[in-house]
Amino acid sequence: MKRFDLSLYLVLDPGLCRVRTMVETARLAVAGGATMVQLRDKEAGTSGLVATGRALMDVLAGTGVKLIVNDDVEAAAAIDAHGVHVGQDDMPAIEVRSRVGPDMILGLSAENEAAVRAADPAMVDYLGLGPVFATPTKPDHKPPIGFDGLAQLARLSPVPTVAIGGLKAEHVRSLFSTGVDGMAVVSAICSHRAPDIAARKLMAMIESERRRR
Ligand code: TZP
Ligand code: MG
Repeated sequence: MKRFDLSLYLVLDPGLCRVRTMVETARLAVAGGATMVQLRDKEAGTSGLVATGRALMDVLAGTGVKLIVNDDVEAAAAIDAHGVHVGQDDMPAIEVRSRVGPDMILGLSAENEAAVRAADPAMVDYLGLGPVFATPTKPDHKPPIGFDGLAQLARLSPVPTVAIGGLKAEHVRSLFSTGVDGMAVVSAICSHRAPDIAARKLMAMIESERRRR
């Protein structure tokens, strides 16, 4: 049984980690309670991803927090990361699974009902659902699905789900009422002056929302 916690999923973007490095951002966010980290760097190339990914694995050692690498299966394997995340336009999940073996966590982005229904729980460990809102962080994002769309997709999903896209602290309550298992953020943590404080606040809200239910 793979163990991972989607509750507060930090997606690292080098364009938004300007004040400090991605590695330092992750260290602070995990100190504040982030439960999962994704390395998402479209410019780095495999060798750049491997260098950053290895430093991230060092920072996460002993924390129980999993490192997921976006898109690059080869880099994920070289880093010995805990998982890999792909989109609908990337390598198909079945092929990713055959390359990484049974033990790596495999996340897949799904933006609509057809994509959620097509997800095979024998291949995919979690779905990233969104974008919930429009966001400048990913200029080429698909149309926003809102909380209603999110609730519908979460209900249909055969695997745990994490929501993404324009999510901030003020959305925690509505977000967790949709039935998702976690909240993924880029700017809410990467662009915050203090990633540890940002993560701590988000995590406290998530936990309090869970206690209320
Ligand atoms: N996929 C869908 S929206 C998005 C990704 C990677 C970016 C989310 O960034 P932010 O800053 O949390 O809105
Ligand atoms: Mg991708």
